[in-house]
Amino acid sequence: MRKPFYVTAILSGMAALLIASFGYRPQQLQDFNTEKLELDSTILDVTTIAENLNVPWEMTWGPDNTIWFTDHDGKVSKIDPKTGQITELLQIKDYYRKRLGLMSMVLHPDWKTNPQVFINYTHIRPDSVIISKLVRYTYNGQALIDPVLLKQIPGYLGHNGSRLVISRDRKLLWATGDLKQKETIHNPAFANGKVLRLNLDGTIPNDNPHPGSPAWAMGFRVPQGLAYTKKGNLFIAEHGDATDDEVNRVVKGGNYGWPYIAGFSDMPQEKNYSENHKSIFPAKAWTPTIAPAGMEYYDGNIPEWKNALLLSTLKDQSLRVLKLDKKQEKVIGEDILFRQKFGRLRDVCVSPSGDVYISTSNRDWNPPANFPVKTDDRIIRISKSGIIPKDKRTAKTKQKADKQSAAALFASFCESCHKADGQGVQGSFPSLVTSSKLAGANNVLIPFLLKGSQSASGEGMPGFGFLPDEQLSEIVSYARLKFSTNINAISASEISMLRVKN
Ligand SMILES: [Ca+2]
Ligand SMILES: [Ca+2]
Repeated sequence: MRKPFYVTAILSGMAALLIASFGYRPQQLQDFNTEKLELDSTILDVTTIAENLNVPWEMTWGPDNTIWFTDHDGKVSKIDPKTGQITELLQIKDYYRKRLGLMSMVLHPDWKTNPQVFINYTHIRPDSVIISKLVRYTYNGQALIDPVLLKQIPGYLGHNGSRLVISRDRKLLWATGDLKQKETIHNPAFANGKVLRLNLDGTIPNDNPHPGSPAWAMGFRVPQGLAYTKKGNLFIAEHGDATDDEVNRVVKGGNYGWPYIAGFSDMPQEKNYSENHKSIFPAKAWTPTIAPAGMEYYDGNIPEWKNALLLSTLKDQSLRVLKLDKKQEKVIGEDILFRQKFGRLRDVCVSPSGDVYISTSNRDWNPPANFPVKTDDRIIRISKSGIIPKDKRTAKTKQKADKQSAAALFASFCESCHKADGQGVQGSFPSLVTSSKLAGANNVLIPFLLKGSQSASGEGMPGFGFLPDEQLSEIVSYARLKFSTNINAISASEISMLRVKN
């Protein structure tokens, strides 16, 4: 039934007053910029609903039909997806952001009785030690108040992870990064490189696999995606090093291999490890890497995406649709969307009606070429708006993941750090233009490339020995020609010789 005019008028008047007193600047629906996208049988509307944000790290559907989201600088807000109106709920003051001022968040599923929010963020102590905090806040109808520190674990400049979810049996699952400390990943006394499982008050459940430890599963590198399927299977998405980003199904007590195994057990030292240690291999792995971030299970009204994991990627700048089998245990297909259209994508959120929201991450520490754009960062809605008539349907050409030219190899393996212009990122990734190594002797450069290096301060470089000689030859020759004062090519046979010697 339509409301009488005066009720509408009073309500809009009240809304205007509210807006005036709190300074909100609501975006009207008609201001939103919408594009159409066709899948095989479905027409989608792709609409930017928020602009000028600062790396929205976590988005989660709220009990009031708004999207609750965190940003890089310690803020928690909610956005009404119908109007674009944003309401700030909390500014955390003691967050620490060097590269990633990370902000994972999950809402209590029993909201009516427990209007609580769990937030994970990094903090730096006065003695310069970085820690990762798990803090619970309570919502009073307007803001998040009464912080309670549930747990704190060691943190680092990067490699912190993280993502939080709450299970059906009301446990908090927390994916943590390896902190670049490989020795402790498989030790249940340490919190790094794991999925931790806690009671919602921060205590350790009695039925965890290692008594007295929050460790639930181990052997992860940098997980930023964690999601339950409808059947209650838990999936995790993590960043590999030079190879093998992974999506895994997480089970109690599982060993997921890192740092002994990257992806599948296919190298001699990996086989040696997996023969002696019960190991779980990925549901899906990617080389070249794509840098997977937030992930959600989808079972909404877009038929092409039903029973799939939706995965946002940073380096590859895409949304991946990972189709699952009936049991929701295996990944049986993959579609790639929006490649390089919106830049880096940090998180995915699914509404109860089946709309999908993605957030960009172009104002973080590692923006790709051509980003950020003026309106970054953004939250973008993807919703079903129509059906293509049966006689007009065509199988859409999928975006191909694999490219082979020297430029494409460089883009796949080198560009996310050294950048398309070879200039790198100051303080993190060295410039190839001024690199004495790239310009220097082959018998120094090639062993370095094959084995990589560890760096105490910077990122170090992973070894690229897994690439065949021909591809290494193409990449190095290309990088020299493009960026270096030494433009001499290096042949595959020379690389093969240096491989044997080193
Ligand atoms: Ca693994
Ligand atoms: Ca492997």
